[in-house]
Amino acid sequence: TTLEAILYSSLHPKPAGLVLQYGTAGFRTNAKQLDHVMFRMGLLATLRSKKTEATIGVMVTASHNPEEDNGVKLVDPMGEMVTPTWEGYATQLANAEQEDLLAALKDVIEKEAINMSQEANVFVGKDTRSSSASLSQAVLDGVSALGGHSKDYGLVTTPQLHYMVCCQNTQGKYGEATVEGYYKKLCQAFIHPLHLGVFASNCTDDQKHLSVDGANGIGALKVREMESHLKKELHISLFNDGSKGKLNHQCGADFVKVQQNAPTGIKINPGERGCSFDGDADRIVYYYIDSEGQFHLLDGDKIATLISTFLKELLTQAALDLKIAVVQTAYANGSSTHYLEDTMKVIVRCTKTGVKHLHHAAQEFDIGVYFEANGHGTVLFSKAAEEKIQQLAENPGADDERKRAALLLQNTVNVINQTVGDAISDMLLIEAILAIKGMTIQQWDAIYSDLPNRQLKVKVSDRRVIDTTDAERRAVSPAGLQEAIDSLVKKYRQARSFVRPSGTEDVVRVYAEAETQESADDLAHEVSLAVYRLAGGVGDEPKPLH
Ligand code: G16
Repeated sequence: TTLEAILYSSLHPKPAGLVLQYGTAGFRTNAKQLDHVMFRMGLLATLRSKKTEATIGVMVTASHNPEEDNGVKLVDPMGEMVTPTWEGYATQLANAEQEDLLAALKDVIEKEAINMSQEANVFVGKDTRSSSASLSQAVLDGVSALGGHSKDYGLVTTPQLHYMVCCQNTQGKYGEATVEGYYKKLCQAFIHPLHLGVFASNCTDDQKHLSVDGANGIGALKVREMESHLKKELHISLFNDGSKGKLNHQCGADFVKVQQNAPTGIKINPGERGCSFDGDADRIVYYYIDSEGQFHLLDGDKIATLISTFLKELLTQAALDLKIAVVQTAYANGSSTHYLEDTMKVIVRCTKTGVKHLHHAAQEFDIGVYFEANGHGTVLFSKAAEEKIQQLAENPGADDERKRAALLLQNTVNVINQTVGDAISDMLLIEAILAIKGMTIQQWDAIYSDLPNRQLKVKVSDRRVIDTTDAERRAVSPAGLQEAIDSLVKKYRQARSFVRPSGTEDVVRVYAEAETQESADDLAHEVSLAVYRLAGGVGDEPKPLH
């Protein structure tokens, strides 16, 4: 069958000389360059399935990138991102010239001692990009070339595909491996607190209303599909549903977070809650506009704070001794880290960008809440934590307060997609927390105040010249860059800045925060200039923001 695979692959030839890297979340580039990559990821997923004797997932999406791009994310048996050694194999396979593909495949088979007679199963999903249909077909071709079985879920969000893989490999213990099963599980867990009578009495119809920006992508379709399961307990007004606008264009979670502005195409009254998904619905950010027209963003850091506060209160009420931690990245607003450590007294960890890193760090605790500032995150419960919660919830002798808390913890376990960050699941958890606490978005926003910040991008000829350390907070190359950043940071109060090469776009990202917006903007611009000068900037020099 290996030989067959190679023959078949002449249908999906690699352009000679093209080199791509498995980045922050898989391969990502212009869709025209990806046909051979998809076919080969079908081959690789089949090998991974044989190796793990489990179902593997392949998601065709470029998430927050522009419509013209596409990409692929590989999903491991428990629904997590594929393990780093296999990311390496993915890069080797994707870059092998046509005549070397057989040798590259054999290399993986040998190194991993794969039994080629083992059965293989691969789940495939895709986003709404116009290129996704043929690219997911290339993945399916790759699977069948190596004799694997595949199931094509068609249009699904990335976290839905992760969920399906986990359900399949846990023999249904995590849920049913269907989109319907997913809606049922999540929505029941969302509505259950209502039956317990714990939605706050001030939870009026106004409070039940939420505006959702679907980024003109898959998330919009799936919110529509889910709506009937919500039994009118959440009234969603859907904007940017893909019927007119372009995917991620002037809308979606990434646009809102980076521009610190509302998406186009949304209508929300002053004080009302809105939220934005990204192109594959694995990120979410919230916001509102106050009576003076001022925009207020509640990003991943605010979400992590809301969720961890809620869980900590429940643990106290339940008198359960479980260790809770929040995992962030260098992008986390300094105020959020201070608040979590100093006021809430929870453990905070910082990892490199990429949910795979946060997920890993969160697994070390009984309850690990992880969120990137961009809104990508979830909550992980250890097996032991889930068992303790369940025992208490089912203990007839427990007093009412403890039991109620345990039941709410149980609902949280069920509403959250523990496999990966999930905009739909996060949205339901956030909405439930606000309803239970009778909290407005303004009250949530007031938990702490963000330091003003700015994110910029710089184009350089080769972004790999930038190397970082200390969870990306310091640059070790090119020479002189970190020293330049350090001296710029010293000019401003409460300032912090770092740079890192993006793993999803061909740019260097610059982050700066400071006491005032003007300082944050100036610092971000000055650091961009340092990157431009020391790391081989291309095009025009970055211009000041003011
Ligand atoms: C992906 C990753 C995220 C990461 C983001 C930006 O998001 O899954 O963990 O924060 O890219 O990464 P970078 O700064 O390296 O470009 P998504 O939603 O685009 O898949």
